[in-house]
Amino acid sequence: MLNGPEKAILVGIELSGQQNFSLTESLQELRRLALTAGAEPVGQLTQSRARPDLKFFIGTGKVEELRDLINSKDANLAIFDCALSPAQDRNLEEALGVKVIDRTELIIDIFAQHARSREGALQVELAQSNFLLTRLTGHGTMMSRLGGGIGTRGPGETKLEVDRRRIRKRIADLKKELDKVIKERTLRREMRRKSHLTSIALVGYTNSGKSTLLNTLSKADVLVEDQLFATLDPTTRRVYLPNHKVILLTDTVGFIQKLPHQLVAAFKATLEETTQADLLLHVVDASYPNFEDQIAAVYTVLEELDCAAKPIITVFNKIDQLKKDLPADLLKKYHPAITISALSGQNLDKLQDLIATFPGQ
Ligand SMILES: Nc1nc2c(ncn2[C@@H]2O[C@H](COP(=O)(O)OP(=O)(O)OP(=O)(O)O)[C@@H](O)[C@H]2O)c(=O)[nH]1
Ligand SMILES: [Mg+2]
Repeated sequence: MLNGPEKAILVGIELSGQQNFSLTESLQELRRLALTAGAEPVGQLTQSRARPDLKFFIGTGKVEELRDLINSKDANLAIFDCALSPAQDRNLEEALGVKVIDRTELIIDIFAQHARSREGALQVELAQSNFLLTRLTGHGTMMSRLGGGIGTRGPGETKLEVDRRRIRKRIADLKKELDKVIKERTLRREMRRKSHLTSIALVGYTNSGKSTLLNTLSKADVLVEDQLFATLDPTTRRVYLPNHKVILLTDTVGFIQKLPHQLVAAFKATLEETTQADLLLHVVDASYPNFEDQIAAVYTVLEELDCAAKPIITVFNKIDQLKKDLPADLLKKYHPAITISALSGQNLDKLQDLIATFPGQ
C-alpha cells in the first residue's frame, strides 16, 4: 500500500476552439480536485494544441518533458485535465512509468470517497464499472493498479482482476439494484407530491454554497465543506416562507465543467430530484472571478438533464466576499436573480419573498 499522499504532476491541455475556463482556471480547479482526492500536486505542465495527439494526447516532446518532471519531483502519478482514450492512457503509462489518470477518473474517485448512502455507493460503482469497461476494450493486459490510491478506491477496487463479461454482469446487477432504489425514491417523491407542497431544487457549481443555503433556510445540518463535491446524497427539508406557505427544498450533488457523462448517467436517480422539481434555485459563487464560466457549465448539465427550460431563480451567493455590488445589467441578464450571502444571512428574506412570487405559492 501507499505511504503518504500520492505525488501528482498535473497536466493541462488547451485545445483550439475551446471556450470558457482558461487553461489556468482549469488547472487550478484540477489542483483542487486532486487535493480533494487526497493527492499532493508537486508540479504541473501545460500544452496548447490544435487537436489531441492520437497516441499520447500531448505531443511526443511534451511526453519527454513530463517524464523528466516526474523524475525530478519524484512523482508517482500524472493527472490529465481531459478525457483520455483507453489507448492514450495505456501508452502514457508505458512511456512514463507511473500511473496516469484523467479528469473523469479523478472525479469518480472523489465521488467514491464521498458516497455515504447505499444509493450513492451503487451509483459510483456503476460509473466505475462503466469506466472500467471502456478501459478493457480491445486489450487484455494493463499496468496493475492494485497498489492503492486514486482510481483504486471504492467498490471498483479489484477491477483489473475481472474480465469484461464479469463487469457486464456486475453492471446488469447494479442496474437492477439501482432500479429498486429508484422505485423507492420515486415513491417517496410521489408521497411528497401528494402533500401539494411546491418542490424546489438547489442546483449549481460544486462549492457554490448550496448546502449552506439549505442549512440557513431550513435549520438543517447538512455537511458544509470548502471542498469539491462535499454533497452527493440528496437531502430534502421543509422551509417556511414569510407568507406562511411551506416549500420542500432539496440539496443535491453539485456540477462541474466537463462533468463525466458516465457520472451523469449513473447518478440519474439522484439527479431526478432536480429534474422533478417545480422550481430551481441556481446558486452561483459570485466571489469566484469568472463565475459566468461556471454558470455556463451548470447550464450544459441542466440541458443534458432536460431541465434548462424549468423556472430558475439565479442566486448570486457569497456577496459578503465582494468589494462592490454586482452590476445591475448582470442581474437583468439572469433575471429573475438575487444577491445573497447564505453564510451571513444577507438578503435571505428577499430570496424567500421572491420564491413566494412563483406560481403555486
Ligand atoms: N464567504 C462565504 N462563504 C460561503 C457562503 N456560502 C457558502 N460558503 C462557503 O463555501 C464553501 C462551500 O459551501 P457548501 O455549502 O458546502 O457548498 P455546496 O454548493 O453545497 O458544495 P458541494 O456540496 O461540494 O457541491 C464552504 O466553505 C462554505 O462555508 C457565503 O455566503 N459566504
Ligand atoms: Mg453541498
